[in-house]
Amino acid sequence: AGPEAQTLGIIGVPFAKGQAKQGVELAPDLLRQNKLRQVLQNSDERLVITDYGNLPYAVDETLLQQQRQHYYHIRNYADFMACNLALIGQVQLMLQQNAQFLAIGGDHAIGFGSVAGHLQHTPNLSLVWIDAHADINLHSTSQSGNIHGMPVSFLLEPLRPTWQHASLDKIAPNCLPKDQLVYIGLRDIDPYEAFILNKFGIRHYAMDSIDRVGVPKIIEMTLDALNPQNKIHVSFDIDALDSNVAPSTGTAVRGGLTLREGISIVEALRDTKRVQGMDLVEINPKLGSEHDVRTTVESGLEILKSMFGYRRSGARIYSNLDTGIL
Ligand code: HAR
Ligand code: MN
Ligand code: MN
Ligand code: MN
Repeated sequence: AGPEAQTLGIIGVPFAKGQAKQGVELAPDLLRQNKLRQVLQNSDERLVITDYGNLPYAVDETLLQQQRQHYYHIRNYADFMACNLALIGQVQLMLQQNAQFLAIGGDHAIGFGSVAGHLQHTPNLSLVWIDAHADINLHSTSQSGNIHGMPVSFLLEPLRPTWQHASLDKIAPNCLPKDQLVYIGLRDIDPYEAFILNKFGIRHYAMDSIDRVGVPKIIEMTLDALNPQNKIHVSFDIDALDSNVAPSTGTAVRGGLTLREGISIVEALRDTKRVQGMDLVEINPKLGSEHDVRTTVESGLEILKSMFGYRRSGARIYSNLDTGIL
C-alpha cells in the first residue's frame, strides 16, 4: 500500500428484523461468495480492502424496556436499536482505520446506524438515498410496523423530536439537516410519507422526474443541492433498480431504474471524490428463482464496482501497464 492507497472497510450487517421476510440476512455472505472482494479490487487496483466480517449485537434490558413502554407497536424495536448501536460504533471504527466504508445489509433498517455512525465521524455530511421507497415513516405513521420503512426519520433533524423516547441525543447526537438529503428513484411513497416530504421540502427525485428530465439532469440537480464541502453517504436499496434487474428483494416495485441508470448515478457520485460511505441493502436470496437471485447479485456487484472505481469508458488508473507493447 503506497501513498496512492485507498483504504476501504467492509462490514456485513445480516439484520432482517426490520421487515417480515427471511433471507435478507444471507446477502453479505452471498456477495462474498460471489467474489465481492475481487470485484472491488479489480475496480481499482489502489484499493486496500479490510473485511470486518459480520456485525454481532446484543439486546439489553434498557432497550427491551423502551420497546415495552413506548414502541410496542414497532416490530423488533429493541433488536433494531441494538444492531444499530453496534453499527454506529463499527462505522466510526472503520472510518478511523479507513478512508471509506461499505455496509452490506440486511434490510434497510441498518441505514440508521450506518448514516448515524458516519455523522458522528463526519458531522458535515450529505445523504443520497437511492430507493423505490422513502423509508421516512414515523412510529405514528407506519402502516406496517416494519422499521426498515423508518430509518430516515431517525436521522433527519426536524423529525428527531418524534423519537423522544429513543435517546437519540445520547446514541447519535449529530443529525442530518433536511437540505442535505436527496432521494432518487422513489415510486412507492405512503400518504403520510408524501406529507412529510412536502411539509419539509425534502428533495425527492421520484421516477416521474427522472422520466421528465432524464438521469443526467437529476444528477446535476442532486450535486447542486449538496454542500460541496461535505462528504457524501450513498444508501443504495437494491429495489431502486427495476424488478427485472433486481427481482430478489422483499418489496420489489416495477418501473424502476434500469441498471444503466443506476450505474450512471453511482459513477457520477463517485466522480465527486466525496463519497465516504455506502450501504447496499435489501438483496434477499430466498426470494425468486435461482436465476433471479443471480441477476440480483450481479446487479448489486455492478453498482458496487462503479462506486469503487470501475469505469465503462476504460478511464481508470493502471499503474503497472506495460506500455512497451507499442
Ligand atoms: N413504506 C412501507 C412501510 O413503511 C414500505 C417500506 C419499504 N420497504 C423497503 N424499504 N424495502 O425501502 O412499510
Ligand atoms: Mn477518518
Ligand atoms: Mn429502503
Ligand atoms: Mn426500498
